[in-house]
Amino acid sequence: MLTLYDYPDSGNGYKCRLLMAYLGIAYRYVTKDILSGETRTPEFLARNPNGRIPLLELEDGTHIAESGAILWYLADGTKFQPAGRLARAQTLQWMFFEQYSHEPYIAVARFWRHYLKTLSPLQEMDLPERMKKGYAALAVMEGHLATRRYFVEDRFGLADIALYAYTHVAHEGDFDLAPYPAIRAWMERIAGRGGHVAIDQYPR
Ligand SMILES: N[C@@H](CCC(=O)N[C@@H](CS)C(=O)NCC(=O)O)C(=O)O
Repeated sequence: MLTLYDYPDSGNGYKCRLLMAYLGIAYRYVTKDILSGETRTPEFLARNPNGRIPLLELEDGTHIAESGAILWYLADGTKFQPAGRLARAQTLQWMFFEQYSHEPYIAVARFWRHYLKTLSPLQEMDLPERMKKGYAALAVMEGHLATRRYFVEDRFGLADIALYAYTHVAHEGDFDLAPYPAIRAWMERIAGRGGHVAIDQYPR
């Protein structure tokens, strides 16, 4: 059986949980409390030297880190594997966009505002820029979704899962999604899909 090391509120972990739910994959769920440093212990670092969840442990003890790599691994050979060269490239395009232009701003602002609450002076200084760049990522998504139902080839897929995870909780970082009707409609479409699970639904 697969094991997912994760933290329940993590959007990066949620991406993996969401795909496993859609694929009907049973797995063991191991919570690591990122707030108390449980991903930085020697025992966890032996599994992932980068000290972060999500981390997937395969049946033979091999580990895969990075949410995008975990999604790609799980999707292989399933209906979630993008068919064709262009669809694969466009899926990766949006997954890399999520990691470089979206997650560092939207997820980090959410973490600071919703979980830390008291920010360091450096974080206070950095927050307006994070918000600005988070809104820039939302604008890119809104433009793309204005004429499409899903990110790649108008079919629900890995790019949607990767981007949904932190977008649907962006309000917890005080992002106002009211001016983004296409994003809101896309999120509703995803939440309404059969087999969908919420961020707080995981094997216990
Ligand atoms: N690029 C990574 C980011 C992973 C990440 O930032 N994980 C956070 C939680 S969402 C973490 O483990 N933080 C604990 C720490 O850094 O000690 C991914 O997509 O999986």
